[in-house]
Amino acid sequence: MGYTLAQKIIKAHLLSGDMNVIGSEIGLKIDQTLTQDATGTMAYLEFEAMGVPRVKTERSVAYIDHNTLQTGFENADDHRFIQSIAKKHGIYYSRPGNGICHQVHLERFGKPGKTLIGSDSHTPTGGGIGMLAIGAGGLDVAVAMGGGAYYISMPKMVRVNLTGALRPWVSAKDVILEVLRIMSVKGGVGKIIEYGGDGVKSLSVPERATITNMGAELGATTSIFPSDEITKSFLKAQSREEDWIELLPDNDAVYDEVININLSELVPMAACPHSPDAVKTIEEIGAKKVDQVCIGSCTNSSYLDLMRVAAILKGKTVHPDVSLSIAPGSKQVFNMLAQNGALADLISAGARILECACGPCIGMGQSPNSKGISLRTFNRNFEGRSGTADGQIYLVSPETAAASALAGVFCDARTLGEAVNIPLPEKFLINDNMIVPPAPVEEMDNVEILRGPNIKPFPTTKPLPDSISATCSLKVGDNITTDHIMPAGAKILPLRSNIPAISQHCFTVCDKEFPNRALSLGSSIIVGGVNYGQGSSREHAALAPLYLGVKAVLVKSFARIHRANLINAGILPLTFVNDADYDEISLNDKLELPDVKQLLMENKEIIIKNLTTGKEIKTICELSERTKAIIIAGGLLNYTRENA
Ligand code: MIC
Ligand code: SF4
Repeated sequence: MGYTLAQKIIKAHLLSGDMNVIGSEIGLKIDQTLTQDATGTMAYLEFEAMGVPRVKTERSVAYIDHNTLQTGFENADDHRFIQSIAKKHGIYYSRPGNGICHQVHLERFGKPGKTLIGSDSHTPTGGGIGMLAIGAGGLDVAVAMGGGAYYISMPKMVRVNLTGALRPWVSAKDVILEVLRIMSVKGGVGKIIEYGGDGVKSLSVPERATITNMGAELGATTSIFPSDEITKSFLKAQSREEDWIELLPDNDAVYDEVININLSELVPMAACPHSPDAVKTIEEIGAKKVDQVCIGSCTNSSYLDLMRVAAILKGKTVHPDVSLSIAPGSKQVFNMLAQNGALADLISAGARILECACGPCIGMGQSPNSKGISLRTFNRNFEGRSGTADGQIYLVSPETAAASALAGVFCDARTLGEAVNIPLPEKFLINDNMIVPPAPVEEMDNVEILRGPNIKPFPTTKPLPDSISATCSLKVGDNITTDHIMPAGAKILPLRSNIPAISQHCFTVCDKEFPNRALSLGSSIIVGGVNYGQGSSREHAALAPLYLGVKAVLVKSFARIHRANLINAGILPLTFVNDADYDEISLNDKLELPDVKQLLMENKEIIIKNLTTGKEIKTICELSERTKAIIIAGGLLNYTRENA
């Protein structure tokens, strides 16, 4: 029996476990890591705490791209801290202004066949170039930088068979929106999505990267495209041809699930508020009025994307009722647009040009007006994420975004007439002057770490007690995102290095009283529904509850990265044996978990006694021997120290 693409990379990097047993824990050797600044300070504090002098990976890169709006000293201090840490410990540093981590990594560092983990959920962007690229919590990235394995549950393999070719004005974004429509935001949990079939040949690397990037919204472990001649020409254009290897699945590879998509049948689509899987065609939505259009983010800010936008806007003016902002994905893209004149076309049309960074995608500016309808080429449209609580965010392709910015209403770009054909450049503009290499080994001891006053230590954790007494401090429903648990945006993001301060915002989107209630209860449990913790990799969604005294989270099902972050923080991830028992716990109920440690060690069901109602609730905590030991030690940092 042959191997799938992902299985080939897994096999070549397997350090522990049995890759033939789906769902069992496997340990992988990690070749490359990336961090961004919003998760980076914590990741580097954790790396420091592990006491490893220099990273042991082939390449580790620290990007500054999220917290670039400097309305106080905090973000700039964090940038300096990360720069000094990077210099000392052997990490390349991508300066603010150089671009969004995933876009820059694809251009300058990604290599087919290698493993990459990143402290950002959209790390699977690297799958567009044939890497096994996975989003992880900061602590897992810190461990990998220190040479430790990265652990995942062996995923199922899904093959998405692409046939045909996209018709004019239909875009890579429409492909992933179609996959989201078919699979939903939880359809990818425990799976790797592999793209194959003849249709793959018609997609360039940046287009493939749009598709793998937004595979994060499926909840998938990662997504991957083969490394073929198209990959080779991209790497050649980046002057990195030597990084290319061919990587294809075996002809007799076996997949657990197959999805067929005929690219020629796709039409322009949008994900409607407030979920990336609420997909409709632009035609179905109709000529609805548009207030704002934002083009950019790690999903759709490549040279090809922005050249198409520039071609649509050239010689026209943005509709008077629409605010259009554009953020190129990298300095390379920005510079090329500047040199070939396309930037002038964007500016002339009335676009508000932003720096190459995440910006509006994470609520760092450009929040829409009240109830404003905003069309964005981004990947997430969770409620409130834009910074406007009642903002109505639609996720669309760059083509749909540009056409709608001109029309002032949703516009199917197919009405624009003859398609624009933008070929991949033969040579991208290469200038890595904003990537700072680390200090040579002999100088690293002289590098001083620059720590600002906003950087507070990692919260301390305690080993798991024999029994837990706690109160239900919050009860929430299905599909809770990490943006609910730990909101972002321009006001809260600067507190990422200060857990006590950021904790005051934990879950306030759902319940303003939660932080104070949890703190005053001292020991509490959160109850939730299915797909709890979907979305980002931010470990703050575990560290803030930890700081507030949350001992366990009891839900119907978890999203992958968030569950791993809870375990790393020493918080018990429990699931209901019977989902109907969700109704047996209410806010403020007094709960008891007698002999929890013993039951956990024996892999037995954990019974929660609801002292308020007298009911008993059966739960399970499925853990490997390793994750069990982490929970018992009170988190991954304690565990790593104990096992060092
Ligand atoms: C996101 O898109 O939600 C983020 C902001 O990039 C996060 C990381 C973070 O919260 O810092 C992610 O995707 O992991
Ligand atoms: Fe940045 Fe948005 Fe991409 Fe997250 S999804 S990395 S915030 S651009």
